Amino acid sequence: MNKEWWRKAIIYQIYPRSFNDSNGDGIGDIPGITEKLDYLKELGADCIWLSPVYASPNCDNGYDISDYKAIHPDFGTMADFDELVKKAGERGIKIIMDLVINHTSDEHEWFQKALAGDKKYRDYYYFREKKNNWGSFFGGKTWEKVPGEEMYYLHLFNKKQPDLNWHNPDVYNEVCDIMRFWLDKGIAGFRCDVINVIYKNSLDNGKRRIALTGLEHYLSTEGCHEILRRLNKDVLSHYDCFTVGETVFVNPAQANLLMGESRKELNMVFGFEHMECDQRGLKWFKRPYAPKRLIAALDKWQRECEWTANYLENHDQPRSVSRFGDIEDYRKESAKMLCALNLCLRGTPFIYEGEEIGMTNGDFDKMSDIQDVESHTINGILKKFLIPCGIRMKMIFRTTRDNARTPMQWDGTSNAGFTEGVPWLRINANHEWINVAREEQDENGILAFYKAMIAFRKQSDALQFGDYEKIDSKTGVYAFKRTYGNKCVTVVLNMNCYNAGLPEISGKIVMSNYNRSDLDEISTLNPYEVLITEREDR
Ligand code: TEU
Ligand code: CA
Repeated sequence: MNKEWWRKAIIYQIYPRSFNDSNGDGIGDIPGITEKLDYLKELGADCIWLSPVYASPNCDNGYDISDYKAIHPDFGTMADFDELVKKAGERGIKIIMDLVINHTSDEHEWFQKALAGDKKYRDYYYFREKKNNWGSFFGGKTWEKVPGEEMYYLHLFNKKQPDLNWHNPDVYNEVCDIMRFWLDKGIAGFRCDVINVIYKNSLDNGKRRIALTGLEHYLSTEGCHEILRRLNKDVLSHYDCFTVGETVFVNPAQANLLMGESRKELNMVFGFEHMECDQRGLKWFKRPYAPKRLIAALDKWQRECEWTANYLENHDQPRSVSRFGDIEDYRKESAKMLCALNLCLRGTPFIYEGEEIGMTNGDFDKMSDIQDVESHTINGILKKFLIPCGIRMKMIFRTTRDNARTPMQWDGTSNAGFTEGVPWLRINANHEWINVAREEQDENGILAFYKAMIAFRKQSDALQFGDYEKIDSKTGVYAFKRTYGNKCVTVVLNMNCYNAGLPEISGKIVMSNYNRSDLDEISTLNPYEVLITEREDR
């Protein structure tokens, strides 16, 4: 395995709408990110993943692009973007962009020409007289009628996100041109949105499923692999860049086919198995969280995948400390434990904005607080099933993607230092005590732990490139070794909210979230305790 820069990089995901507002309109923007580059440098970020900043009617907050080569005025200008890349580069921080090519916005020029009947552009999409029975990722149907015609078009997500027809070579060439446009601007790669659903083998009806009927006709198809290999050969291989694919419903073997070194497709993928450890079928139907299920999913990918893109949070998932930690009695300890987990596993770590200060889920209390198109769609469907309002709100508030999208909490002032205007989404009231300013004063805080953990990882070949081996331990205690040559780092994480036995380990303690220094003095692990030891074998 080579030691490419993206294997050892710490990647920080920014959801531009929620990060920092520089002009008081209540919406985060690119100059607001540039203002915070020193903060990211001090944290130890090597690369920023920028969620979409392109022109968009924002039906899905930018994941519905109407012009791939233009910056949305909400976020600033192209000059602001070039300034961000330049200023970040001066601090040794790279930028990767979000590549959303399964679908465009219905307001994209291509789709507008298609709607107007232009044959060339109709073939950029799937226009058909006959619908099939496929189900949408957001719930509901996948075919929208064309006004004034017995014609429909396919959309796996919202009707304002028509799917591109990747059988069409013109579509391929358009996307190559877009990728070169941004790579020539000096970006360092792409996060590829739902990349393993872009190539539909056919539009035949699918076998009935509780959700996503039709999946078998477009999931990780050979056509998709072929396109990824060509994009790599024709575009990506000509730049010092990397790609991480968001790949839904894949297991480690399928992941290796999408990003294995010999495959020359993607460099790594985001899997979802660990994100499904607290749900029954669909994410809206929860099952009680048990650490052993999260550990089992992570351990499997560590053992079976060539390389992983490690994450516990992103702009689609509820906050990890609310989900896998304890925000009442052990928010600090559990946030630090989750930090160690994410930064000690083998693979490239991704940190989501606010995770480094232990931000929690939102404190929404009415549906009008929610902005996310997916949550409103699901609310409509649950209403049709006559689910009582109280239960519906409970289901949505704990799982909504808006939990990850509440504005970044920079300080304890009225709008959390995020904006001088009216925030586009409700700021969590707990920003008064959960915020960057307070964390920067707390040498024993979560932010300080992140900085120490990142600094330790950057000087440890074992954590950056070492092999992974799980160690037997009590239920809910995740223990593993990372070995590189004669260097061995042992990681013990009590993911339980109660004390647990310490597994057989040795070495000098290098990281602890309970200020431990001598292994011999420890017999029991405290709730959410982290113990990391280092040893050099002769
Ligand atoms: O998400 C794809 C995707 O699979 C999500 O819809 C996911 O299933 C769900 O939200 C997680 O519970 C990507 C982007 O990350 C998401 O923000 C977009 O809405 C979606 O694609 C469409 O572009
Ligand atoms: Ca703004």
